[in-house]
Amino acid sequence: IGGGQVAAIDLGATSGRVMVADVGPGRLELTQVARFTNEPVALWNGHRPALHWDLPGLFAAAGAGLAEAARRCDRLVGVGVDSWAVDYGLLRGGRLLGLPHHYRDSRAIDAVATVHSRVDRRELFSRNGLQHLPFTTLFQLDAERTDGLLDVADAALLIPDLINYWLTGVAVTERTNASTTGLLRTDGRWDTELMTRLGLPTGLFPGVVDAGTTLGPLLPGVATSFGIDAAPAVTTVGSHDTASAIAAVPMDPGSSAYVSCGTWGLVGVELDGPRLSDAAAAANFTNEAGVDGTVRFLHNVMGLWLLSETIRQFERDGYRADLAELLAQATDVVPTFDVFNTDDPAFLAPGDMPGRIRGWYAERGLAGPLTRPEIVRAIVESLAVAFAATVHDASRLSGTPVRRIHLVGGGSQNRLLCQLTADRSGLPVHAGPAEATALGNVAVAARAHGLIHGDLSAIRAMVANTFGPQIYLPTTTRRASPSMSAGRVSR
Ligand code: LRH
Repeated sequence: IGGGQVAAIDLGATSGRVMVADVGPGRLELTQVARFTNEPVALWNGHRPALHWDLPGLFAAAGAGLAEAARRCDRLVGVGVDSWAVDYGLLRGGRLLGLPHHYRDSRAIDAVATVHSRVDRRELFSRNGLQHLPFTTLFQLDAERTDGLLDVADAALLIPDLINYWLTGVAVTERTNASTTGLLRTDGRWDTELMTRLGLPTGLFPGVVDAGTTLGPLLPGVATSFGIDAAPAVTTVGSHDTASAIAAVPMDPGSSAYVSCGTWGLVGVELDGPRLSDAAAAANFTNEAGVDGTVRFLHNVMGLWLLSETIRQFERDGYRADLAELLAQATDVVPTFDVFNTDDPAFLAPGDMPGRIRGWYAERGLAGPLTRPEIVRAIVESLAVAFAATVHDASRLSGTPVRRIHLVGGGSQNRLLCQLTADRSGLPVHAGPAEATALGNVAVAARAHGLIHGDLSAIRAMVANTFGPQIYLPTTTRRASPSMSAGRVSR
């Protein structure tokens, strides 16, 4: 009674899934109904193979998943979409102008210098509050400008907004993801002055709406093409996956830090307002918009990308890599090598990751990991050191007395990573839920449909009641030393 179901379309950089939540007073049960791989495609562009997302493929797989969700539910009232941030599709007259680029594509490399020659890094930070990442939307758009694409495009839609548009015909920009474009001021409005100074059209992105805005039902033709009879309404959620994940971290924001660990490790604290100090700029911290007007004050740590890209290379080398086995072997390694700087931009692009890691040590005349288990250990240990140092930075820069780290996302299932993060930070690590992003997505949609009520603390209490954490206590005092955090070069 009073219950119903909502679906989440959650697109990650390596896989997408459709989840269903059965929600009623005090009840939230999450079931996965579809999972599909997200395989970027390299397409020759006249100069080089450029890396794109297969958005039509993802849309079709998400639609099939939604149809499966509709079949399994007796009262599917809503659906929300989230994905990785910053990327977008360009459109003209509603039609997509080519496949969206992958943020790991190299096309925006020159754009960074061009943009900074017009508006320097410090001024950008004071306007948009963002850390410097070389693939932030505004750099990508500068590359489109140079290539002449902006002479043709009349709109840009971020990935979840593009899916919402294809589902409903309604074009909006959801706020949490809008905040990752670099073009939104910290007061939440589009920075048209910045767009003009950068030579970008001012009306490219549609108006900003908050998470929890119902856009309308699936277009009848779309519902029919997927085989859905009773079309659910599409509602904006924290469409930036990290915003959805943070909304579902079962934490007390006044005394906790979080690590949302998937492809990236997003490490920080939740605040009421942005921190725009010189110290925050120097530490390359970001102020991204969270659900319900919160601020995600965090830094991007390279994350499990280092591990997944390493395993891809092991497989290319003909070795049948089993992650669980490799992690077990890595746990037994007694490291004879120091950690490496996971923030090094050299690790951003796809390709031979073990080679680049060995190269990082070799360039510095350091003894590095040699065997496969040693490389895995070096990655996990280096990530743990980066997580710990970033938690301490977040605490110092924001004045939050951090007493506990909540580690959510796929990385929460990596026991070695959780334990080393506890060891290196000297703080207890509460691991889970692994599906924080989907939970944050469905919670905001369920609230918009009146299935649950309350603020973020009510949502978090519900998550805490449903998903008990795995707790890792620090076993050693190997805290991240100041020299290690100072050594992170990209700051
Ligand atoms: C994580 C994430 C992160 C962004 C990056 C592009 O999936 O959304 O928050 O910085 O991808």
